[in-house]
Amino acid sequence: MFSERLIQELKMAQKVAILTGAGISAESGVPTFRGEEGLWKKYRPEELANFNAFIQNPKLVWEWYDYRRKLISEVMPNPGHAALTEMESLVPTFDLITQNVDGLHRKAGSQNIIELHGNILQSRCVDCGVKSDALVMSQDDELPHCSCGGLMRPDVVWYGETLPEEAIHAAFQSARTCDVFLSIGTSAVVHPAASLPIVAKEAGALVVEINKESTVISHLVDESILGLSGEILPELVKAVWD
Ligand code: BV8
Ligand code: ZN
Repeated sequence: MFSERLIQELKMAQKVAILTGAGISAESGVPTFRGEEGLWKKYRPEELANFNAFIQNPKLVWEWYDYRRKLISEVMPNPGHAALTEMESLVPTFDLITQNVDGLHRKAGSQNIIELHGNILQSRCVDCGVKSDALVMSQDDELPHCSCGGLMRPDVVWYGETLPEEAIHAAFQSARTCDVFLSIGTSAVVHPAASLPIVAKEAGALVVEINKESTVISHLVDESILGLSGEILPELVKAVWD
């Protein structure tokens, strides 16, 4: 299933960078964004995952995030997450860059995680920015507020919002300096995250995509492995390091 080049390059790699998207959590039961069962199907991004929508209808947006947070609290990492945790212990420098906000890489024991789009289990104040653990709507549907009186919002990056400066800087630094870049479970349509595999390729890394279906970058990467990350990643770790 794996090319000799990928096996050798991973064996010798001093630095591996990983980009994950919603696909890696799909086998845990977390719906992806753009798949047939995708979360966006019920709602359109412009309706919910942007600041104006939140200000216009905070209750709807909070209900959607509470629904997703509840769903995420009931799921466990899958063998794909676990394989990345194991890979991290086998590679000198291992940067796990994720677009996911579900916290499953942390739950799986990964250490060095760069969360590009925030963390759905955290909230932050619209006014003073203070962060707090996830809040749910109080029983009487009162919207969660900060002690300063500001409205709390999910601590995620919405469309049109800039990504956390430190995270995006670290992610591009990693893409530019890694020996091997794996793009896993992402449709590679959301920028700036989607440009990371291209930056890695231009910098001379071996870039390999592991995805259930081909994507807009499949023709740009060195190798595109089609299949489920929960099956492929444990096999890859075995093929390289056993
Ligand atoms: C910014 C957090 C500007 C919230 C998310 C036109 C062209 C280019 C760019 C733009 C444009 N118009 C607007 C933009 C910018 C926009 C963007 O890229 N839009 C896209 C849609 C065109 N980007 C932004 O707005 C970003 N900010 O650019 O700021 C700016 C600049 C300067 C100053 C001020 C402002 C912010 C983007 C972040 C948005 N937030 N999420 C939340 O989650 O509620 S994005 C959302 O999409 C998630 O984070 C998700 O991770 C991300 C990407 O989706 P994927 O993870 O790839 O998931 P998807 O379902 O799409 O794909 C899953 C894949 O897995 C599929 O391919 C499937 O086949 C595969 N799969 C499924 N199962 C498996 C599997 N693979 C393997 N195994 C399996 N089992
Ligand atoms: Zn506040």
